[in-house]
Amino acid sequence: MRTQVGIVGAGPAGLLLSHLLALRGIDSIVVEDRSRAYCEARQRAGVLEHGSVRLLREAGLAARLDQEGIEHGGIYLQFAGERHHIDFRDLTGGRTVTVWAQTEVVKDLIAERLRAGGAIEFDVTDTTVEHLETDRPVLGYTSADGTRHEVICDAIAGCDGFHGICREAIPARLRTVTEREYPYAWLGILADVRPSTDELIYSHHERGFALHSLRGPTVSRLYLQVRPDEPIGEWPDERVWDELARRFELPGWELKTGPVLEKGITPMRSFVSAPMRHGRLFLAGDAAHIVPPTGAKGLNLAFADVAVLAPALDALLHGDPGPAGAYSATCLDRVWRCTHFSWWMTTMLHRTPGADAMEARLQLSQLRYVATSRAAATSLAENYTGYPELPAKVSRSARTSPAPGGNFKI
Ligand code: RFL
Ligand code: PHB
Repeated sequence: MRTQVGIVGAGPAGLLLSHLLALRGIDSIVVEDRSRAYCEARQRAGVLEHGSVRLLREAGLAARLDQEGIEHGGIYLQFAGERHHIDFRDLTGGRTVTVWAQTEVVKDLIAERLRAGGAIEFDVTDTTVEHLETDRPVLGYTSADGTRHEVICDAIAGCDGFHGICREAIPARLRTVTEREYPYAWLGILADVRPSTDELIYSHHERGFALHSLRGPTVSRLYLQVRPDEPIGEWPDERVWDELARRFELPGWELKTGPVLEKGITPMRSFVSAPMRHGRLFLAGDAAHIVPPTGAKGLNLAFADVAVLAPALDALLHGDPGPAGAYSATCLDRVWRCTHFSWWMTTMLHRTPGADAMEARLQLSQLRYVATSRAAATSLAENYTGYPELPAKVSRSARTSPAPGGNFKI
């Protein structure tokens, strides 16, 4: 078998890459070791940066997002019994974020790829990537019916998340991993109840951090800081609601409760593996980097990587290796900005087990600075809504004719 780009992983990075390549007239195959239903139901991110929304619009993928996504012009920071609004629109000259669940992003991407005749193989096993240092790398996999396939490619994109196989295919001596684990985790619930707030609430509390997010007019998404080794069985629904109510407590405000639809615990880490390219293998998204979710950056970084990768592969396949050569350094600049912002939000808002009194006093001082100084608030707003601006520009390429279903080259 032969294709131009072999893509490992049908998460947001792999699916969006295959769509952006198709807009440029480039063939790809996506192989995924989970089922379509599993990929579409996996509860994860919820916040899209300004530039991610623009990218999806320009790529013709925003019909449902524009109908059902919820635009937010700010967030609340809560600490010391006070709730402060950080007004992104005012601070950044009109930039916003949009609450639109990753599940919906993935559903739309899969539907669009299949509608356009794109190849996605779900439920594969034994994925391999080989001959990466040649210009004919090979993607191997066994399809659900047990048949073994070897696909000869021009390039391979490792979009297979943190636990995938592609990062490990880069020789260890060529990789630098920079990593930090945090001594806490998030217990997240999805609840069938109208959100109790108009904007997300990030709450600093002596009992630990809490976040109130949402998924729609009648569905809330809430998170509690817990210990990383906390058995989920110790958190029956009533205990979760009680703890959330304490951490968001504010006179005159009430947390609405409802049936819990889903519950899970996520560890938190910062992780960057560099470089993001080895020969004809290009890593994108969680395969190369992980941030703690407090800055809402993981999905946006995955999009930013493939927004750089699609034109770089287009150039490479047409004889210009320049942008592909710059791919890793270009992406890592943004990755490190987001790694810093996510670490900053995380350490400002969470309680470190065993921390001394100094930690809480410093956090409270920093929070008050952000809440009262326009300069400090602007820095948070600029990073949260997305910095730097995504490079993605709608531009026509003279090389290829317009792809079916769209006039644009991204
Ligand atoms: P994914 O989504 O992990 O997709 C990788 C895919 O690769 C498949 N795979 C393989 N396929 C074939 N062969 C193999 N050997 C394979 N090994 C793995 C996997 O099954 C999977 O389908 O990575 P991708 O595409 O890079 O996307 C990254 C995002 O999913 C992630 O960064 C975000 O969800 C992080 N995140 C958030 N990001 C945001 O931008 N905003 C948020 O508000 C936000 N909140 C969150 C989050 C992540 C969370 N968790 C659960 C980690 C909240 C939480 C709680
Ligand atoms: C979410 O809605 O899942 C969400 C929102 C903001 C974050 C992390 C997760 O910082």
